[in-house]
Amino acid sequence: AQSLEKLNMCMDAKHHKKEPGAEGQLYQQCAPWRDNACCTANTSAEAHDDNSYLYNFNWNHCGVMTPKCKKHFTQDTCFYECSPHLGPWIQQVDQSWRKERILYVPLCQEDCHSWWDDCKDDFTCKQDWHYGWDWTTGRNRCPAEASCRKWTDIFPTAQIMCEKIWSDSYSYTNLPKSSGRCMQLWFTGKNPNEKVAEYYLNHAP
Ligand code: FOL
Repeated sequence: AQSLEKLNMCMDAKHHKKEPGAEGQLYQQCAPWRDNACCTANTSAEAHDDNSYLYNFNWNHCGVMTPKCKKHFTQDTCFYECSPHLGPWIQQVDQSWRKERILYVPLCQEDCHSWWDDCKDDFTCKQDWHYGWDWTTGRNRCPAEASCRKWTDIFPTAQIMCEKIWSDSYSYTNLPKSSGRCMQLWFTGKNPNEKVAEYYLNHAP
C-alpha cells in the first residue's frame, strides 16, 4: 500500500494540493493535467505569468526571455506543480519554502533537447536557478559576481541544462518518449507518466 500511494500523490511543497484530483479547468499549457492534478486552477494560470506569485521568479534576468524558450519553462512549471506521478522521485528536504522536492526524474530526451534548442540563443547568468540569486528587490536578479552570458556558455549541452538548472530535479536520459521509460513534460491526452512511475517503482535503482 505504501508503494502504491507513490503512484498517485502530491509532494509537500509550496503550492501543491494535499491530494491529487480532477480540476475543472487548468490553464493553457497545464490543461493536459486537468483529469488528475496536484495544482489548482489558480496555480496553473500563474504558471504562465512573468514574475508570478508562485516564486516571484524573474525569467527575464538577462533581458527578455524569448517566447519559444519561455514556453518550456511554463511547461516545466506545469509539470512540477501539477504532476501526480512523481512519487518515486520525491525526497525530503530541509528548505524554507518546501518540505519535499523531486530528485533525478528521468526526462525524455526529446523534451530536454527541444527545451535547450529553443533556449540556446537566450542569455542567463547562473547554472543553478534554485540558489544564489540577489533577492533584494523581491525578484531574483543576477548576483554581482555572475554576469549575463550566452546560454551556451552557461549550459554547454542539453544534459547540463536539464540536470543543473533545478539542482538535479531531472536526470538526462537517451530514452525516447516511445520507450515508456522516461517522463514527458509535453503530452496530450491521457497522462503517459503514470505508467512510467509504475515501472520505476517496481524497478528501483
Ligand atoms: N521545476 C522543477 N522541475 N523542479 C524544481 O525543483 C523547481 N523549482 C522551482 C520552479 N520550477 C521547478 C522553484 N524555483 C528560489 C529560487 C527558485 C525557485 C524557488 C525558490 C529561491 O528563493 N532561492 C533562494 C534560496 C532559497 C532557499 O533555499 O532558502 C536563492 O538563494 O536564490
